[in-house]
Amino acid sequence: MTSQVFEVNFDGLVGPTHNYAGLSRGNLASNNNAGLIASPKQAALQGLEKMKALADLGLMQAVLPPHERPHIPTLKKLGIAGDTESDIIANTLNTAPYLLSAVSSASNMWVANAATVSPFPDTVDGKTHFTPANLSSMFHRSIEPETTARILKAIFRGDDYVHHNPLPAGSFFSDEGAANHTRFCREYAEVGVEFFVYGAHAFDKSQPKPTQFPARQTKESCEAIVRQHNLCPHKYIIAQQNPAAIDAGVFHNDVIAVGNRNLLFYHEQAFLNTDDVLAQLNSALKRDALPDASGLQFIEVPSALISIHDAVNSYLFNTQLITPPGRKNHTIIAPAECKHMRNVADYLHWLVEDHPAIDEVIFLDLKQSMRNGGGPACLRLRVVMSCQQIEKCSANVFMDDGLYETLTGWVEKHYRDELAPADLADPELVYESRRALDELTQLLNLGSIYDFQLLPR
Ligand code: SUG
Repeated sequence: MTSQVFEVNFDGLVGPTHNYAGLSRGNLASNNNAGLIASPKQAALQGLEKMKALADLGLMQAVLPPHERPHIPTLKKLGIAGDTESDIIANTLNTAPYLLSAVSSASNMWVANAATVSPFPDTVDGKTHFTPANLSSMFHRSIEPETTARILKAIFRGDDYVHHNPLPAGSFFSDEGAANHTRFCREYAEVGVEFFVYGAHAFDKSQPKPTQFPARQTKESCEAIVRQHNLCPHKYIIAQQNPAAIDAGVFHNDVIAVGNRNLLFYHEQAFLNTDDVLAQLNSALKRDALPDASGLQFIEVPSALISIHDAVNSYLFNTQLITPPGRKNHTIIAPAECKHMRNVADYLHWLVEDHPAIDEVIFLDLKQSMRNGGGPACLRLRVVMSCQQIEKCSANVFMDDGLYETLTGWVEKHYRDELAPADLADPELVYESRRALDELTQLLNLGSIYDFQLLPR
């Protein structure tokens, strides 16, 4: 008997230092909202509500813990000393104040950037492979991979999983994980086609590339992941993002395209050489399949209806496409911002009414995350797991009413209602955050994953 196989959405829980620091060049929301007062409590509760909503639809939903912030080990590595954490924060303020927001960012909530995951049906050895993203393009994110690796190892234990090191740091192998990676398949348990999208070539500088904003994923990093995950031959495609889209604020492919099972929903200007990309995807999906198997379905959104500018502002493509149990078609999980832009709302309405692949749109309020450029799809990392793998997992991370109650109570107890940029200088934040995270590792049964739990003080 084959065991049931699910695609589990692991959502990043927003950390206690969520704030608006304008750290990500090329991410328009991050830049436009810099300096606003954030609400870490609201942000975390909005994220938990999203997880609960998907679990209530009957989907397998899980949670990934936030990282420790402010990250004192990074400050120490950069030569900032002090007898206590308070001294280190004070010395940072005196000698390198620009570091404070970078080491305090709760950006690890956007777990679509945590890692690239190739699930067991797609790999030659039949194991699920993880490569934590090095996030080399942005300093505040480049400090994430070490903790990400520990968290993934704490949850995905045993012989079913292979954990690779992040690719070498630096611009040549800059890698932003699943935000630039999609998997197509007919059933989650069947071999899929893995679709990697990069922003620029690292070695061949004569190739097209964006001119205003950084390309955060290189072709060479995609190739390295394909090699180390040992993907089934002919079952992956590597394509280039349209450089003009990056320059218009599309800093990851998941801001302009999203896929699920055999459906790709994308903007007309998402890719370079679109026809070729679609043909390659289709033939890869059909290869080795039964002769009567259907290929990919495409929903292309024309610029005449929705410009790239509107796509970036609404996050229409940072939606999640899901298939709730018992349904054949897709439901779209969209940020409420899509409801507030007339052409986008009309388009979604048309999809539900007239497109056979789309049944329903559910709008969620994720404003706290959205203001930093993080929509529904940014907040989740997809991992295909069998029933046995879920049962064997010792971490208490799978969302149900009980865990939802526990985690909302934990947020209410530990999180601030407001956090302004100036509050990052408050040394109490370090201690508050550690107390919260220490308790969280117990609630989630994760063991020690944070530097403050592992390293000598
Ligand atoms: O890396 N924003 C994140 C948003 C990541 C969105 N992820 C996906 N598209 N998958 C980033 O640019 C802003 C932090 C600040 O400015 O305070 C930030 O890091």
